[in-house]
Amino acid sequence: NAPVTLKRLGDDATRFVAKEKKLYIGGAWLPAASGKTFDVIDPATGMVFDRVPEGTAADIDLAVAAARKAFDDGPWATMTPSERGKLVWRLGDLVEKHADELAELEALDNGKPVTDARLGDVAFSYELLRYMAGWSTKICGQTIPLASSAAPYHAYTLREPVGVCGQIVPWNFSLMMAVWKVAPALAAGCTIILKPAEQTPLTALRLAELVEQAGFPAGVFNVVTGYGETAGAALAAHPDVDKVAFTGSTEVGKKILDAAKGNLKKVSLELGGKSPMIVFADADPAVAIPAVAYGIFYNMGQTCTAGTRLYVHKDIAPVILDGLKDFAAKMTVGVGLDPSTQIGPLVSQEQFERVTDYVAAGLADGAHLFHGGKRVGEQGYFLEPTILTETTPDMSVVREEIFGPVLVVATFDDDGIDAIVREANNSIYGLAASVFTRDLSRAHKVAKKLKAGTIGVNTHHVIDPALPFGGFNQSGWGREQGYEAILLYTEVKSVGVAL
Ligand code: TXE
Repeated sequence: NAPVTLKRLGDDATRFVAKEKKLYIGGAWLPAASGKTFDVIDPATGMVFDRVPEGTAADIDLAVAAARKAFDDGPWATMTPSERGKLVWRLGDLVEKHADELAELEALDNGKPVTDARLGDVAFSYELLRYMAGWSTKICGQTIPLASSAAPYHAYTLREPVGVCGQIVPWNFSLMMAVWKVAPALAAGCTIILKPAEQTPLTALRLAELVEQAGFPAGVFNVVTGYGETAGAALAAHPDVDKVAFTGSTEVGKKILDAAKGNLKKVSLELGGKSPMIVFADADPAVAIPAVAYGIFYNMGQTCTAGTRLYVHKDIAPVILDGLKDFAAKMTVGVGLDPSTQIGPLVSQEQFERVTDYVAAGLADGAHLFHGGKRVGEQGYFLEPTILTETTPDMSVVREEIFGPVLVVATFDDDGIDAIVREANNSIYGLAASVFTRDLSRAHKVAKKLKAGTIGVNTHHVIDPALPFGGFNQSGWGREQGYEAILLYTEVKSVGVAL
């Protein structure tokens, strides 16, 4: 009784799903120490289609020991930057070679449209691996002229890998979130224990096979599948881990911080968001409508940068809202593995309930259901793209991260920028924001005033391997991508040579 979705997989993905899954520790494939496994569920049907090992603290101990050994003893530690970069580049090539298979696995496991997975998640992953491979040979310190004459030193800095890194990633872009963390860490010379989300463990395990095939030394990259409260918590607290990098909810981000306190390991966090999109009266509707729709509905709204709050000037609101309704109504809702699908299921029953509870709360608070809001089909976790209008700042749908295809809309009537920017900034988050206008000067002024890590002008999701990405406020600590990511995975050492 295999779910219908499995029949849509290509041969390679089918072969991978059929394989018995193991943890990848110290270059070996092992069952969980407990011998236990847990179910992997297809969100398009709600059916179990695979099982993976349930790693716990004992497996994390083993993986940390392997990563420690690989970091301290070599051959990884003694490789030249160029040898390291070559391996990272080779991993990028392998990800590209198996792109269709990885996209299918992601579409099956997460439910997302396979076309988005191929052109978004997977393509970004190999582009990022190649971008970071290039940094391997360019990480360097500085020679620094001393400020005082107290001691006549020749002084310089060394930039060294931070060490053993625990990396905990979510389910919304499973492979891509893993690669965001893995690529700079490898380029910098760190070793890794990756803990994928329990909802979507497959692509991390497939990535481990590609790491092995690329020829990385044993222990450099380890994967432990398991639950957050057990495997994840053990990794965040482990005294022999030098840095933990986390993407997920703000609530769990705070737990990671607490867990990291024991040995004061370095922490970087990429957390939730409630990103605003501001459409001024002079915006071009032909640009703003698809960008706003894509800003919220991409990946079913399960995107940390999702433009969930729309502020639209009252003079242009009717045009924009009608356009959005039309756009949403035409989006194809279906099984992620169908190449024509634009809206797949939400990732899990739990997420479906969380999102529909928010919609119900919004309506109870007085918002107007302008479009969508209904479940699609009888199996799986499909929800129509949804637009709530007439929202006010105090509503939970405006304040809290919904993480579903739900746009909340409010209008404004002031032509100045101060009041609307204040409203847009009125959030505990600050991950992304966007502004739509044809007035260049207003665009730059608003971009400067918005409190968010990434700003789009006449576009929403701005993302590239070379562009720093991260959050203001409670959206996180640190920046991934670009050279900033290399800084996250390195330590600076100052050396003074008495002359
Ligand atoms: O996230 P969790 P969940 C937000 C979004 C969503 C909500 C809940 O609002 O509705 O979070 O999703 C691991 N110690 N985001 O519950 O729990 C867990 O196993 C260590 C936004 O799925 O934060 C998984 O690998 N690790 C976000 C990862 O943390 C722990 C993406 C993320 O899961 C742990 C995902 C613990 N105590 C959800 N508890 C974004 N910023 O993109 C859990 N984990």
